[in-house]
Amino acid sequence: MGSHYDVVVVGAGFAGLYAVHKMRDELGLDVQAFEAAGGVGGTWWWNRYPGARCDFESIHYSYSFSEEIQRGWEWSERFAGQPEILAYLEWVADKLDVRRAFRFNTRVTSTTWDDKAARWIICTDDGATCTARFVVSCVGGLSVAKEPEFPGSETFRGELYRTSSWPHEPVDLTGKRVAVIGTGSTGIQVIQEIANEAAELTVFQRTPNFAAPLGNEPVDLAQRRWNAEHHAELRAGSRQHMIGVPYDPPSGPALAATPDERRRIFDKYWDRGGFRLLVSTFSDVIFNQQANETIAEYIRERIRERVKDPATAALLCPTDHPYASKRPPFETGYYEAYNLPHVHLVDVRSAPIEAITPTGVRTSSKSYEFDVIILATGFDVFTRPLLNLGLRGRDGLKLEDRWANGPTSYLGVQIAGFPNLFVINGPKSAVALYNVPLATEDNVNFVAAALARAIADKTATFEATYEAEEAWGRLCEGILNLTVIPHSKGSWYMGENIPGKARAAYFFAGGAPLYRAICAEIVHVGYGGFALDRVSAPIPPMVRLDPAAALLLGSMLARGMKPLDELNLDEVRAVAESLRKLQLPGPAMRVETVEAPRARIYIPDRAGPLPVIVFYHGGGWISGSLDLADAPCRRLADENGAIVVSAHYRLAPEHSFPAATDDTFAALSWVWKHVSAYGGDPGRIVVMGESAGANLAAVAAIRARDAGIPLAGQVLIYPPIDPEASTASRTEFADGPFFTRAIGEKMWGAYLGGAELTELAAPSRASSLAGLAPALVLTLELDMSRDEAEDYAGALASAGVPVRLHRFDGLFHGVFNMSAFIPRVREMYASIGEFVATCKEQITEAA
Ligand code: N01
Repeated sequence: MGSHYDVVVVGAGFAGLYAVHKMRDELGLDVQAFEAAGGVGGTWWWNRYPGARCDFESIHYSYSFSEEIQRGWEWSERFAGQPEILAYLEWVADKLDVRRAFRFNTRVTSTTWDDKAARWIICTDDGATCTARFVVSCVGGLSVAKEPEFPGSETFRGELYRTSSWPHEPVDLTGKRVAVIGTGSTGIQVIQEIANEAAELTVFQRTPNFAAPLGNEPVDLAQRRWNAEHHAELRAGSRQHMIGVPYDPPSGPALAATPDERRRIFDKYWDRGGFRLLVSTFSDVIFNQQANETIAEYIRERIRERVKDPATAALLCPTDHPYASKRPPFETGYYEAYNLPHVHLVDVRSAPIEAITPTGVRTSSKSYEFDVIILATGFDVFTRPLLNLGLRGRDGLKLEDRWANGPTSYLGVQIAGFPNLFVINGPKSAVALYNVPLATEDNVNFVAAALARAIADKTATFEATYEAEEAWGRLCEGILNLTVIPHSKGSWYMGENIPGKARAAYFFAGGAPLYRAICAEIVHVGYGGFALDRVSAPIPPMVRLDPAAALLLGSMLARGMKPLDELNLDEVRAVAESLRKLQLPGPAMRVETVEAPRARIYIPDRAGPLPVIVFYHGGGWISGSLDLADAPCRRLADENGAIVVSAHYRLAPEHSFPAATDDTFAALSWVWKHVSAYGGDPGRIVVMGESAGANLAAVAAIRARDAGIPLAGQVLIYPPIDPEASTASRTEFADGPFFTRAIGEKMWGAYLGGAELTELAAPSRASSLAGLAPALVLTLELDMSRDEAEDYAGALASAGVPVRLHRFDGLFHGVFNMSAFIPRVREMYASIGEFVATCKEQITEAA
């Protein structure tokens, strides 16, 4: 059976080199690596076509794990070309002395799991076989060229090149009639590079692309020095950025800006080059089609300015897909190439290519003659490189069969049914929108830690569970569906560039900070979603997030949000007020203010007497304000046709218990007596609160019963009920998402101020809950106060109180104030609306 290794690594690109170093030199494992190419470099070994270069600046598009490597290499250009990147990877390979771990010119042909021995059997095209406890695939996502749909390549009598396997010897195009098929990132780089060299250049374009300037230039000495001095902060900034580069955050929504402001911002980042146009301009262009159209039209305008012939310019302007719904390409002089008299653009959307002929290219309308044809037709992305490893997992499961309906994976790192196989930057990883070397380092580090754990624990098998894979797939798809990406046609992003390939979410679009946070959480909870020796750990909360909630959390992380429990009182108050920016604006209406008790009264323009909602804002008794409650109260008033009284109460720690409960009950008593003067019906009062405000509402309901104030209902929106409750959700969501047990405890502590715990703070401690107003209790799946709130709902029901309990999956504590970003908050309002409409009848029935 050949030799046995701890780890077999496949591929010698960015991922493979680092993986070998990590597994061999840091973990001390016995590693054998294979590479089909004749040397190291991966993508940069194969893609030697003219003009090939990276489009993240080289100081970012390079390894960060070693200070010595970072300082030891100086880039000559902002965006290095392929020869320099290849030279860098060769230099790194020598520095790490990893070449000796590789067998080059050797392709893995089959990879079969042996369940009995708990190891992989790996066969290579040189006829050899070996076994390994773990396989780490570093084969890359864009490493297998797409087979063109048209026949005849082998009949062509001239020179035919594929960009992805370009010859090592120079190709001389001078004086030749050259065709380029394809106008993706590759085609654009080739076209602009060879336009001045070829005698005639004909570009066959099926779909025009939104190319923006790259902004390349030589790096001078001063810049090099600056880069060297600022490595650490640049890398720290990158790791916190959505796409892994320290670019400016966006200015806010494009739709909120004036046309002049938009133009100014677009110009600024157009000039600065690269991905900044996408990520540093406006926050909504990737999410909102209308916002996207503003940037799309901007790029079209710039194309029309640069291309002299209006008909050619029109052909070059994309109109059938949103900007960035396909991977954005970048250019240097691409559009000007079309102003050269010997460069021709052929639209093969209207007249498709039918064949390559012995003399050139035949479309449905015409034949063309060439000396050279260059195919830049793309890749069979993510899945094909793995399928080509001939993978068979448990019980002979073929990867082809497993992926018949599209790829599945957990984090892009493991595939259920394929134990001990780890994938770097696999399908559904974050790599497609994340600076590749950093994405790679993250994945390799994650895998190395998993291997170290498996080895330390003597774990024979380490694998993703099917359930975790499903949850991850749902999250990937849900996030992608919130973007404009599914509106592209024919993009490799969705697997649509290959005829017959499953349309699916091929990558995680939640951004690097969220991906990193999820990976960290998975490790923290003991590899949640993975099974070690078939014993699975529960899927962690962040993987179960509602996609919109996940995206919001990701953008908070990208903005450097600290855990709430690490904030001081002023900072907590500032965060609470900042939530207003996450709320949908409330409708305009008449608002009255009263001073004793302090309250705002929202009065919709309806004929009364109207039902009444007395609302208490959240904020953990230590933060929050009438301003925070303003938009929700307007919406509640409008949607329910109700008078809403938003009641102020004194905050802890300045005013600890019982100040808040006394204030809120005083407000309720006042409303009962005076609300008819505002058009409200005192017989239809619903007391309502969010978070700590819901705790106050629950207590107010008890005090109202005891004081003889009739209530029509109580709405408790994820209420904290008892600081001493010992529930599963308190443990499971102790670290969030967003709201943590530590901040909850701090808030309770500040509120109680050392006071004894009674029913006036913990309503579940009331001697009787009988006779309370009908209740609607809204809880959130991923909230530490979920179980105590649900237990309270149960206790109310047991006491004969009509109760509705509505749990919202995938949401975390605080979302009621995040309505602008989490569409499902709408469902909370709908639930409240139904309850408010019926609670009068319920109370009548109960009576
Ligand atoms: O491939 P693509 P790529 N008839 O799939 C056309 C990375 N990359 O190699 O759009 C006619 O984007 C196809 O047309 P259409 C980067 O992630 C990075 O250019 O399907 N045309 C399209 O124009 C990038 O996204 C850099 O209508 C046909 C082109 O071929 C990824 O690699 C540089 C056709 C394929 O475009 C892939 O880019 C280069 C047919 N039958 C690549 N079939 C950097 O700068 C296909 N096409 C870092």
